[in-house]
Amino acid sequence: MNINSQFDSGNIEVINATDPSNISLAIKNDSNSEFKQWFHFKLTGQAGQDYQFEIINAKECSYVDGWKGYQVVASYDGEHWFRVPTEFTEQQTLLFKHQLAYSSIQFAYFAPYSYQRHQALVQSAQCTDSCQHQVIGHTVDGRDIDLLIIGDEAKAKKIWIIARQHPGESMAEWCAEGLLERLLNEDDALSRSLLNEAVFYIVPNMNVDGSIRGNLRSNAAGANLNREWLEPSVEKSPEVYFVRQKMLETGVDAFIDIHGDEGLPYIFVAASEGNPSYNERIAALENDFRTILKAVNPDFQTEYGYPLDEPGQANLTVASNWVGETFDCLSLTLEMPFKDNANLPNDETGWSPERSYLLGETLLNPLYQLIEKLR
Ligand code: GEM
Ligand code: ZN
Repeated sequence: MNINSQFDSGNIEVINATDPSNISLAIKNDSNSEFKQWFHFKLTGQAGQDYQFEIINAKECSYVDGWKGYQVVASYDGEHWFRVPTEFTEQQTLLFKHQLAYSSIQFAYFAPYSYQRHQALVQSAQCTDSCQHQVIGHTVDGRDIDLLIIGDEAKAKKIWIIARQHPGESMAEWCAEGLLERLLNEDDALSRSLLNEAVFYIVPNMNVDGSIRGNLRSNAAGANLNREWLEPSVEKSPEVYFVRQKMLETGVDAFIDIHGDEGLPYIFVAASEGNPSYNERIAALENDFRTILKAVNPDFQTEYGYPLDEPGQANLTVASNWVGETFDCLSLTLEMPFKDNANLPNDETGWSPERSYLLGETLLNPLYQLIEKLR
């Protein structure tokens, strides 16, 4: 039996793997950080053999409630990911079992989105007439910060979309892929009409170092990028520093920051109600966005979400708050579940790359319907 995680987004520590029915594992901390919850590893064993895994430090992870009702994802081919029976035990360990159908299988917290797929997405996007690829800076580990500009920069409305500030929230890049590919689809009337009025600035992965390192929330320097937007630094949070600098150059008329949430089994947005400059115009745009998205995508709901910020109490180190306050624009954090949409569960896959992708496509609907009202 062999367990390995020395690959893109790998994270596991093998405590004891002598007995297939009692394999003890532990999740490693993010780089230079106390955060941990993301895991991804590969088992190579015997087809037909039953295996039982126990993540013994689940109770020390960043979002322990995230394990309640959570099911581990698995894949034999790296393409199709399914859920396996998982128990969060009384001892607060994570226990999951599986009988191997083939010799090797991958297990992860959510379906990984590889750096190779990220690079392929960027390269294929920039091969279209409407898309320009810019490298606007470099990460802590020296990787490119990839910006895709879709449309004519002379267009009136500037729409910014960023994803995966938190690298373990890989559903965010699946979602960004769906939005981007629909936007680039020259047969899609809504996309073509939208690009008559707006230019899109898309960063499909804000944290490529953390993605490759198998981090949940941190970049290579241990920074939580979604707490760096008030005073980012080139040394500690270059990913935010350079994207924010580009935003200040282009201006922003609408912003969506795409994330995943460990605890809530729902798809929702967090808005800017706590911003000092929050006003009725922004409040109306937020409500219209929610209403339109709910109508085009029943996976989205407005009953469950984060507690509202008190007036004037927003944390301006958070991307959507800082952008909303700085540009007086519609500015949202979109959240998808690591678990499933409790309103519309899929027992085989839970929340999945495919559902994230489709949600991304439908984000264009409210942006299209609101384009005249954004400013
Ligand atoms: C959350 S977003 C923080 C709360 N935002 C608002 N507007 N209430 C974070 O960074 O903690 C996003 C996430 O981690 O998924
Ligand atoms: Zn997040």
